[in-house]
Amino acid sequence: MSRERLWFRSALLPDGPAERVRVEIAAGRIASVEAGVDPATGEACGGFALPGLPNLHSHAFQRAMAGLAEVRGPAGDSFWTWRELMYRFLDRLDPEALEAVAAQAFLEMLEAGFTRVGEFHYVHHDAAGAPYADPGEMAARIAAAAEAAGIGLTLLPVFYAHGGFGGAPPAPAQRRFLNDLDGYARLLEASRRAVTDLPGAVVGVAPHSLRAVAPDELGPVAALADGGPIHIHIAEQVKEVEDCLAWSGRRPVEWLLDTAALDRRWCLVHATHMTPEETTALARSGAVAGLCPVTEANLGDGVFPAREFLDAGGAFGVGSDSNVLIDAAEELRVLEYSQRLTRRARNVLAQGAGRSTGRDLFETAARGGGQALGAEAAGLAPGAPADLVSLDLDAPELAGRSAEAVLDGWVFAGSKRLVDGVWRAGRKVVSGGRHHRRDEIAARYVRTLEGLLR
Ligand code: NGQ
Ligand code: ZN
Repeated sequence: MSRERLWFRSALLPDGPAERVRVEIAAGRIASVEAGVDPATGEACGGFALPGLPNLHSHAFQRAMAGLAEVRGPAGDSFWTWRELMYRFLDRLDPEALEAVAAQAFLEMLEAGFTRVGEFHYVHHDAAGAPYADPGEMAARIAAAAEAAGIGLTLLPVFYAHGGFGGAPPAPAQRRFLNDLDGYARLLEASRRAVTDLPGAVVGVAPHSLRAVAPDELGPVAALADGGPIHIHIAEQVKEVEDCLAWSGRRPVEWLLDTAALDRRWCLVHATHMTPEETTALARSGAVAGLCPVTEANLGDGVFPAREFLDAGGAFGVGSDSNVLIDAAEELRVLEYSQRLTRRARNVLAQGAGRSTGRDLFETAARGGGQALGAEAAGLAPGAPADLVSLDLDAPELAGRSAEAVLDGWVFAGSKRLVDGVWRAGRKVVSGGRHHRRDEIAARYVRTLEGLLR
């Protein structure tokens, strides 16, 4: 078996940062890790190596409207007015366009330090709302995009049936998302077929939200997960909490905790608006909170009670959601900064005195994200998939830093500009910060956008 050897000036190992590290890769996995060794002559050398971060929540198609919803409307811009624009944007998105946009988004994720994406995929039907001949048509486009970019895929086909709490009828603009339970079972089967040739792919289920799924549908959808992850949007907006209270007398997270047997397979996306009791109960359930700090800031959602959630033992990961900006470091930075701004304090999410905030954020999000995406145990350790990122230690932002200070430099003073190399399942897909297929994928994306935005 051929082995590839990589040597890094420093690296984040499971026990912490280490100097002069050799990583051996064989058959897409890490075969061995040695610290405190010198490079052999001719050995490939890199800066600071760390595991790739999972991106636990993406709607890839929304990358195409990034920055296009930032002009003030006639009255009261909000999450809901943004959603109208997003729905209108969907009118022109055909399978070809979805594939082109998703490939670009996935490429940018890799260039930004993410090596696996949870694609929360809900545009299933054609622009008129009619099913495609193959119910897995759009899922196959997502799979093709993941394959072209070389990112790990956890595909989360979405069940969407209603337009509000308690089974309210859907709006015409939601026509492309809709299925009944039988249609959803067929979609799921087709989605599983669509990823069979994609190495390391995982398929989960995604009841969209308590707005789009009626109580008697939630159990059957979750039961189709077959051991895979279960993702749901929840409690992102105050109006959603109010509507849920009016409908059921309970808050969304409270309702879900009472109704579904939440456990480690679940990921509650956003969970922004929770009481202290909900926060503690969610943390104890073992479910992951799927935080999307950049999108939550962009959409004006609110601030997740992260310190309280961590104190109760909660697990979180991060996602790029609307993909208005794709940058792993930025997600972690905005998460910490939202806490600093509201609490008027510093280093809020570090786990104790003397701890690096950047490292604690990164390691917590890596663990939670991997759990939420049903991924194999990650980290720079033998047996783990070789999903690696290297940062450029010659960048001014990291100049003179010890290995201990690199993650804080990346998260607080850097950005995706510091990402130098990226390996996914042992295959190098980014060198010198550039994805190997950037020219081709970006050219197709630009052509597609010219059509979409005409
Ligand atoms: C989505 N996005 O599914 O793309 C949602 C908007 C909704 C976010 N929640 C639609 N950020 O929640 O109804
Ligand atoms: Zn979402």
